Amino acid sequence: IKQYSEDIPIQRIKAIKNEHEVNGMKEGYLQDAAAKIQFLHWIQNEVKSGRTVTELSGDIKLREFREKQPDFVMPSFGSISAFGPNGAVIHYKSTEETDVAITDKDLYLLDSGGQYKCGATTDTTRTMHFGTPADRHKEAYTRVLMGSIDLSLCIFINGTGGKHIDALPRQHLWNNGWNYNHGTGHGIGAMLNVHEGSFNTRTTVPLVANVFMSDEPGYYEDNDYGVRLETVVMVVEAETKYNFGDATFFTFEEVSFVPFDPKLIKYELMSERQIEWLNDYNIKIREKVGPRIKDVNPEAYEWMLGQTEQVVSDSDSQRVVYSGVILAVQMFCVIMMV
Ligand SMILES: [Mn+2]
Repeated sequence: IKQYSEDIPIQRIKAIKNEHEVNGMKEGYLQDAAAKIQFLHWIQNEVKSGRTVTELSGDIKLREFREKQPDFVMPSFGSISAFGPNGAVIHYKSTEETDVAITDKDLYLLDSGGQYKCGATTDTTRTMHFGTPADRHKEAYTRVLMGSIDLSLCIFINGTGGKHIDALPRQHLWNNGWNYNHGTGHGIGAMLNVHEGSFNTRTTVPLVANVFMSDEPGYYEDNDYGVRLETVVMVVEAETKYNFGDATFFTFEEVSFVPFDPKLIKYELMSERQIEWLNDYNIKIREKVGPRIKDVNPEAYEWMLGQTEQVVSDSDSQRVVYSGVILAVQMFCVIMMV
């Protein structure tokens, strides 16, 4: 069936979630995050231990973690489990012919989701490196992350459509003469279609509260690597200092809570505001998803804590990650001074 219009009235009504759908979506994304964090911890361990994991065998293991979640029903689409050059193929689907082993030498891109009977369709993408990433990997990753954050942070007046704000996630790539050949955001169903119409970054249909959209910029170098970071967000009313002409202002609230890879972030490229966003996001992951994995998988919980440490600026404005060790040494110095 060919759909001739991106925007159909009934589809628009469907895409604006009611209170029960909003709650179901949020719950499903937390279950999905719990599964994905355990999977990412698992795959990193497998690769570091020298055991063989491939794009396809990894995806089977991911499903096992999802099946342990109370409301999981089935995958919401065929996972894009892509290592190295395969990550540059935007709609890649691993097959027995293309399947490769995942190693610590290149980027691993995982775009996947599930259907959850609490009423959620999930779709989240993270890109990881299990060894020492090259500078080009880090620069691409950081610029994609900066764009994703800027979209999530943006405040817009009612009447604004996704297309009007699509430059925000692209600007840090454009500044480098880069781009990505896919949309930034698509609508998403509540235990329905993973791609839902009317609201997305290709149309000017005004975004309104309770619309769910993906925030998924990327960057791809053919035959080399791909980076995509996809966080599903929900449109919410923004709190602003003033209220010009009684207009309503909106912003986004994150719904996917899966850690970014700190190893791939060049903090020196990021603004204070972007770092603040990342710190807030990391706290939310710990608070919202932490309790769901702490007892069932303490090792994955510890790994998640390591991926979500707070980043601060030191006196030379070099961003450093506050590890427990640095904190302990500083506390010791403070105690000695007293
Ligand atoms: Mn998506």
